[in-house]
Amino acid sequence: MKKFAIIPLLVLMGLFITSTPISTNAQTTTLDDQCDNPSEEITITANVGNTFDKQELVAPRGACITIKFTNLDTSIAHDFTIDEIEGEIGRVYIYVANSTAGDDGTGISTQNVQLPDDDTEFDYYCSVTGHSSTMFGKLIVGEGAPAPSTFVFFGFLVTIVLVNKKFRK
Ligand SMILES: [Cu+2]
Repeated sequence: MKKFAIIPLLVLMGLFITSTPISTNAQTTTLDDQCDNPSEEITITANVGNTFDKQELVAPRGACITIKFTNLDTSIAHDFTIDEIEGEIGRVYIYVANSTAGDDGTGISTQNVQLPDDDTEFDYYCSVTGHSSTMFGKLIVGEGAPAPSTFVFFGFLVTIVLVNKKFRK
């Protein structure tokens, strides 16, 4: 009797496992434009084989730009995603398309983006599960984020030495 009860349970478990989506996306549609009258257009293309055509994009500070995303891979969905702006980690800032329509016109998606007034950098990636290991890059705004200063590190070391000395007295 117990043996027979196990079989439907296994079938149910199997159904649950196979119905669990393999890839999930935070977004499914391109986000709204953040500004009008863009001063320039940045193009980025997803190629077959889970790669972007560029790993670095450069844009001026404070500009309204258009991100134009094309997916040339007609068998796999891809997108262009940036998750953070000025410390607000976890918020989707830019999300363009998730389309497999190619470059026939309908496979091209755009979003107007308002860039910050400061020199900074953003990491972009494809948010389709498993793609970010090969589909990623940097959007550099202005001069980009300043490199971590060795003076800051040196200052930190000196502080530790001084504090240490004080407590030893
Ligand atoms: Cu992708």
